Amino acid sequence: MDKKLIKQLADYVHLAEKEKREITKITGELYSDLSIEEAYLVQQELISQKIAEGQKIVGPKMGITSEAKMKQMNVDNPIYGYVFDDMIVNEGDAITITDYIHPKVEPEIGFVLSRDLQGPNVTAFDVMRATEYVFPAIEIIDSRYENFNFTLPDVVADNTSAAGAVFGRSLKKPESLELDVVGVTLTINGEIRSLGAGAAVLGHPANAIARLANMLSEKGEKVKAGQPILSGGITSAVRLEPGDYVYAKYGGLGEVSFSVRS
Ligand code: OOG
Ligand code: MG
Repeated sequence: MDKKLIKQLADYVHLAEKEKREITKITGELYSDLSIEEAYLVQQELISQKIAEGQKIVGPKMGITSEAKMKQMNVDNPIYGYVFDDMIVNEGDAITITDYIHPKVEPEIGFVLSRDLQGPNVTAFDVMRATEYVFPAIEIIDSRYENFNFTLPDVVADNTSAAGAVFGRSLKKPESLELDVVGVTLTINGEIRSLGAGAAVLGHPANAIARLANMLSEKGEKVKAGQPILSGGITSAVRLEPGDYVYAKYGGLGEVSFSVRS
């Protein structure tokens, strides 16, 4: 895959994100042979473009780490992308629906490490030892593809649908909780729309962070201390509508909320 094609595909998804416009998936017409490895090259180019435009990486995110997400999106392997500073929504704030294409929300457990984790062979045990805090989060995803219709390479190239993140303020020491049996409910306008437990994420959310460290090590990269990291949606994602009040409540890990204006 030559540099020109990588740039062309990164431009394609980047422009759609900027213009808040749906596009046909890359594998649909532009380049049907896109492999996962090539998709990460496109993602890398997209991320370089964002950094060149002044955006800053907040932290990495894992995606497709639960069966609920695999089933909903019809893809079957964990992937990673990056949350940027302009995507952060403060707890309690309101987002404007027209800043997005067709946003959805999903509850996730966040991690902050006190030291870097360098793969390969990082385990959940290593992650627990290196974790300074865990925190409640809601990810806002907004695939640039029509109807969230994509293959795994498509969604990797699109920075794993990253569009927003709300981090709750209740930081907890990981040893104070049993993260696999931490339950979560996602309530919108007083109605529970999805629910699950930490174990939905690869058996234990620390497994998702270990997987991230091991995937990054293939590129000579590591998971860095101090960055908030999203471990992946626990439940299927729920579409947002103007006027929504979104509230995620976790057993022992606090809560996080925001609202949606038209
Ligand atoms: C892809 C993003 C997946 C997660 O937590 O599973 C993701 C999508 O569903 O559009 O962030
Ligand atoms: Mg997610």
